[in-house]
Amino acid sequence: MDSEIRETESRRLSLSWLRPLLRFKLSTLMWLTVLIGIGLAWRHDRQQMDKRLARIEKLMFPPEPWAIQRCLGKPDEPTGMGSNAWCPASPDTAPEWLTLKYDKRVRPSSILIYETYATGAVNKVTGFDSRGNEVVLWTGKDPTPTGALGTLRIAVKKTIKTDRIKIYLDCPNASGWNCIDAVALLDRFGRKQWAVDAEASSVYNSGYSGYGGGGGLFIGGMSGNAIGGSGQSIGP
Ligand SMILES: [Ca+2]
Repeated sequence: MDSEIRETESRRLSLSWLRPLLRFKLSTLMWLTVLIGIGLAWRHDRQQMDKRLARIEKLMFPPEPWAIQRCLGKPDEPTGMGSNAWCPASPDTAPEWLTLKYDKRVRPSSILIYETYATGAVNKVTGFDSRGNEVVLWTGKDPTPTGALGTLRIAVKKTIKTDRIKIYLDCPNASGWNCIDAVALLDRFGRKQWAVDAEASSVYNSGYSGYGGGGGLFIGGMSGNAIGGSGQSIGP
């Protein structure tokens, strides 16, 4: 009997060192959970605050008509003839391009390009992978009927993950001012994102006319080739 008690006591003593360790681990886990919770709440509040500030800033300091900022967010140019769209520096002088940045990196299923003023100029759309490689997602003739308003839907077949796309416009072969109101990036589940930042080859009435590749006009912090996908017009 005595030997059993001694053995139990000995076992208890041999495991006693684990108790503070377990207490330490549990308390550490609890504090880590609290800290992560505070971090996530702070991040959420910060994002909400940034959105509110952006809305206030937009109301107080609206961008110039046809500025690059006009192609960010959801479409807001219902007539196709107004200035709530990005417009290049000239109607038919040279090819133009527009690069758009999104919050989330996704595998795109399709891209919606809301064209205004003079439709039908898009001839290529590319995406940039995580290493900055430019991959052709679609190339061809823009099927959007000629007019002041139309939406080009690009079905993306190429599998890449991207948060930045580039739209090429063959302006000399699409008469008139080829403007873009907004561009949606849809993921594999059909979830839609709107551009949060953009860069363009030139801007109407701004003095910028950096045609072709190379440096364009920035509004934010933005600084391989396989042809695929299909483009179709889905109407105004
Ligand atoms: Ca717009």
